[in-house]
Amino acid sequence: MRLYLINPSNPLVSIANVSANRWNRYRVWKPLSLMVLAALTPPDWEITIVDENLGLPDYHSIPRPNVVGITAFTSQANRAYQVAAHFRRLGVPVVMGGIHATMCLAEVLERVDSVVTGEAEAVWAQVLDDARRGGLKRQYDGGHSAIDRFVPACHDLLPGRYAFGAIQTTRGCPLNCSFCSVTAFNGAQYRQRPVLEVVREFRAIPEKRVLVVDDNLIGTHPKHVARAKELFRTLAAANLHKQWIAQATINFADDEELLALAAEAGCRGVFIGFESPTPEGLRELGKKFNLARGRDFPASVRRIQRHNILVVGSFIIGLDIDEPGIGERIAAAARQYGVDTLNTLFLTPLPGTRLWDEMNSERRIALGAFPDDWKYYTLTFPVARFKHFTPEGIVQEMISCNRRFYSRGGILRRVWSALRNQRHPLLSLVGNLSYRDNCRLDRKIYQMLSWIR
Ligand code: B12
Ligand code: SF4
Repeated sequence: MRLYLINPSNPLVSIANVSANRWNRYRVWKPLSLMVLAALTPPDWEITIVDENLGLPDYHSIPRPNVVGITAFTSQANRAYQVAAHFRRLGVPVVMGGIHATMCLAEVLERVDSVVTGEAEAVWAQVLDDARRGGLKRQYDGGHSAIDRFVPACHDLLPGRYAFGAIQTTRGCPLNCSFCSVTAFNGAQYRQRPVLEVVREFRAIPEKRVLVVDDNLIGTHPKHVARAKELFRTLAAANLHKQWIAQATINFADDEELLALAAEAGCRGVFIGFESPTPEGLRELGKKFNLARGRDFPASVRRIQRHNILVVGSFIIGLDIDEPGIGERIAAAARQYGVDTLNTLFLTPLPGTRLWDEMNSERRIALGAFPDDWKYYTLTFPVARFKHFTPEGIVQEMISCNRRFYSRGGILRRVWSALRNQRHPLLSLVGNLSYRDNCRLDRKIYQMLSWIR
């Protein structure tokens, strides 16, 4: 039995096609969902993982599969439907799962044979069994998997053209920020895989560099942080010589021992959501965690960097409280905080989030011709109606934010500071140039502004 697992591309996302641009190798990330599905697949299936980000295969000339499984974030949904339509025309049953299928079940059900909502661990073997017997159900619900159902991903099924491997050590987030899908999708309970299991999987990753995809690697509660410390200690003792980057909340900076252990275990960079330069903005987004009394962001960033860990700061532009000048203001805050790279994203109502419910009920979804318009839901396009900005206005704010932060002088200053402090200057240079290149590509696409209705 032949199974294709497909990660559809989105041509509007600058991470398409590794051979087109030398920086793209650092922008394509392994589709971990499909690597986990492969691990959950019984051994008598012959599995091929197709990541369209590495280049589009000629689906007409490859051997006909018995089943196709497609994953998709919302921004990949319409390409997913094109791929599904191709295989369905051939009479091959198509199963779709992942975040978009879960949040937009009715839409997806119209376009594929079967939908898996939630996490796959509890249902995937059953899906394949039903498909084998010709009895696929229209829908399966995997819900939130118990921790003992997690399996190590298959790390050897994709070609070696990725700069980073990938691993997941926890799922879920209790914080439920208004713009984020994680609590709605993975639940509020923070589930942590056993440390030894994670270290064993880390060892099996062929790449030297690894993306830890957890939404918050260290968690929010002292017992989560204690587990993170145990993980870092065990990783360091295992001496795997891996370098990894991860996402965490700002409390990462609050514990010197945690930082030292993370660095010792191979942590080279951390992605932190600062989201807004003002407390009003943080309140609007429900990012209460960043509002802790006495929080000093520049000092927190410096503490992390002192352990030779680079900080990527993420902000959201276009909040209801944002006014003209917000682009410059975000760039100034990012410089003041001292982050190594800045990632600014448009406020985007993603299906299933509180923000979606709010904006939808206020008729503020501007790009709403679905499924076609899903391709713009990359957070790098203004898809909503903003309170104080026209589409052109908010785009200008984004451009001035990035121009200010990624000016030649700005990049040189940051790379020089990384060099002086022996904080991975090469990684800092690659990160800055790669973000700058992304911004340039986005600007090209903004020129097609006529698509904003
Ligand atoms: C890693 C990651 C990335 C990587 C993606 C790497 C890759 N190729 O997959 C990168 C950095 C490239 C990325 C980019 C983006 N991301 Co992202 N990303 C994540 C993150 C943190 C983890 C995803 C992951 O690997 N999880 C581990 C795997 C094992 O879990 P999983 O994907 O959920 O898969 C399980 C189930 O969903 C299910 N399943 C999944 N697919 C399928 C398919 C079938 C057939 C079946 C049966 C089951 C199934 O089974 C799996 C096992 O249980 C999530 C947050 C999250 N917790 O999901 C955000 C997340 C998915 N990203 C998000 C967003 C918005 C984006 C971007 C649009 C914007 C951005 N700048 O972040 C871009 C889109 C790029 C594009 N291609 O269009 C949103 C998506 C919301 C939505 N409705 O689409 C999320 C949920 C974060 C959030 N804050 O809301 N992202
Ligand atoms: S943005 Fe981060 S902290 Fe907020 S709900 Fe999402 S994962 Fe949790």
